[in-house]
Amino acid sequence: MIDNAIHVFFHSNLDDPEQWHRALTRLLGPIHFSAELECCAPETVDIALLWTTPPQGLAAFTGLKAVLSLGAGVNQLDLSSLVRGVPVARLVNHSLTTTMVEYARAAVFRYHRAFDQYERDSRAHRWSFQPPVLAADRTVGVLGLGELGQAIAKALCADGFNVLGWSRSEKAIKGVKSFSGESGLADMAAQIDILLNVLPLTDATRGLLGKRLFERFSRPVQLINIGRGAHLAEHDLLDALHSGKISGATLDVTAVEPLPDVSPLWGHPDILITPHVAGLSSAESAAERIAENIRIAMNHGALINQVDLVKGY
Ligand code: NDP
Ligand code: OXD
Repeated sequence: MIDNAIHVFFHSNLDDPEQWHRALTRLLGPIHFSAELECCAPETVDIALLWTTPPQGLAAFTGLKAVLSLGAGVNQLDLSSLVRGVPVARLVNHSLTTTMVEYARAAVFRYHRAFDQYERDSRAHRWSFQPPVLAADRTVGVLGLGELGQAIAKALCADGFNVLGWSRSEKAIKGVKSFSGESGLADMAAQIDILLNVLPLTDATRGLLGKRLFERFSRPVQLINIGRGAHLAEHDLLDALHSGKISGATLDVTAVEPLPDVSPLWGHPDILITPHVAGLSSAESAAERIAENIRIAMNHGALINQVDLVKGY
């Protein structure tokens, strides 16, 4: 134990504690770093660095100065036992944003240039010409215009698509038509060819990708979900694929991850599953932002990307 050193408690089933310990030590100097609750006195922990909450909860961490999420979302954290007043921040960094934008563009272009159709045709030995459509004649709707949604909307705009976006508050983003509220969502839904979801998961957004929204589509839409699995009502998607309201879906996130072997989403000819890989950040790429927030928390400042716990994002 290093006297007076910052004490970081780490909990994640996805990230390597050793890599994080090394990266943070490089940036902050010697720190006390615990990845197992049994080997530390929780009341001495300053910072909880978490992908998910440890099974014991957070009540015993009485000296916490901040909870720092290892993800851009915080819905995977159970904060019900967190001592009142402790600030929570999510993680956004260059590597995460860049990879999210890459994934979004790849998924949109796959539909835009009919690669999904050619994949099916190739398997069936079918030579079938799909007349290309100009990007300007393809309308993409982006749900969520925050850090990631804005970067994605701007990139798709630069690619030449007609881009619409929906968020809680209206936005002024050059080239992107902004919508908000229930009626804004219905208006936007009636105009799109491709719908990309990058909302945070909150009580207000859970199940938003469902029958009610799909009914608003005026033509078959291709759906890309890189937000959270629980945004999507999976049965409604299967019904919409069956009825033709939706003509293809790319799902990076599912309600249960990994997606259970018995799920009807697997193997569906019009669904592409990727294993929650749209946005990637590593200890190497993200430690600098986390170290910055640790320094701020130790000085009781306002964290970067601090979460509004009432809004839930
Ligand atoms: P932000 O908090 O920066 O942005 C959230 C956006 O959603 C804002 O534009 C906000 O509106 C809008 N929003 C929130 N609630 C509502 C609502 N009820 N109605 C309409 N709009 C709403 O989040 P990020 O862009 O950084 O991240 C978004 C999500 O992406 C994360 O929460 C996470 O779930 C997901 N993600 C997925 C990854 C993956 O690998 N698949 C990787 C990283 C993130 P307003 O601007 O008005 O507040
Ligand atoms: C995140 C994620 O929230 O990986 O960062 O989904």
